[in-house]
Amino acid sequence: MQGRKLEIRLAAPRGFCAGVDRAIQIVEEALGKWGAPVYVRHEIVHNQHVVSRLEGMGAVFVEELDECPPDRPVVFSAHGVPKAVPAEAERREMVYVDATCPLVSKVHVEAERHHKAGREIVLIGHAGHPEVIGTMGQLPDGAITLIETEDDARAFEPKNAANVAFVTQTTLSVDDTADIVAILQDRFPDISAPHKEDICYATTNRQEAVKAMAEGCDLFLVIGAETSSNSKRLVEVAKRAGAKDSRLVASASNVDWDWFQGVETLGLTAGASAPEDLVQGLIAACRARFDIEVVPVTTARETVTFKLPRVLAAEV
Ligand code: 0CH
Ligand code: SF4
Repeated sequence: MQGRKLEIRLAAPRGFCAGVDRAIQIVEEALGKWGAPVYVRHEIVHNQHVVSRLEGMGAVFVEELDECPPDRPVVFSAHGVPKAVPAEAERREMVYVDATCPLVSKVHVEAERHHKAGREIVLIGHAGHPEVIGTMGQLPDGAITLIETEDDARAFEPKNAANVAFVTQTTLSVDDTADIVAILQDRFPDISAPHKEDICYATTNRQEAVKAMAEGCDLFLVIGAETSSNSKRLVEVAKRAGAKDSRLVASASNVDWDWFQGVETLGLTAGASAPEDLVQGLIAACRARFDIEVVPVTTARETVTFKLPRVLAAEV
């Protein structure tokens, strides 16, 4: 359509990461293997469009294991679960498939390793988020202290300052986390750190792409859910990196077109749990209103893939 010009800078990488791809595939394969209904504990990933599509195929989403009948399979979401959850599934003799992203499981293993070595553990993350609940639930109560802010890092008083370790949520702001880690390292020079960042490759890459393109954007839209930690971080990153305005939208139908007044350059990306068809839907909605030019901004190429759990291949 001819009309007002709009440049759309389109971030790459954006959208689904390898852990999300795997988690969704696990639910699909479980439905193929065992038929409907397959229960899923918590949204498999934080996206209503993904959840609705899987519901249409026969998945039933619940928050707790006791909402599942013992004779149907249950899948645990990509965010991870406390150890008590698989233990309870085993006690009830349920068939379960763990869709926890392998990069979240890696953090669980790290925390356990520190605990075995007698270290006091700090988890940098957001209170109440399912990944934080899952990671803290790998160890007995009190073994892990949650730190959310720089002030928390300044206030943290370990029993033994020479024997502290930290781990992080995988979907945090890279820059905010670096500031918190700097405070911890300054206070506890011997603190054990992850071998390589706990913030995952997908979170890092999506934030890097946004940083590379935000300057000069009049508006930056991030497609994702209010419950999606990694998506919300992208909105913050865009604003800090120079976008005049940045917003989270679930899909094109949630856009308020008044936001576009005076907008000549739009930044566009999607959180790790947001399907690509929502991005394309937003571009199509822009095309219907403006004379658009889509300019890809590619800062990394991703080749990570994860294998499915063996239980989906074996005869059960
Ligand atoms: O970003 P969060 O952790 O809220 O989760 P999501 O939006 O479902 O994205 C997938 C990441 C899952 C675990 O790292
Ligand atoms: Fe895994 Fe990172 Fe994706 Fe989370 S955002 S599912 S940790 S790859």
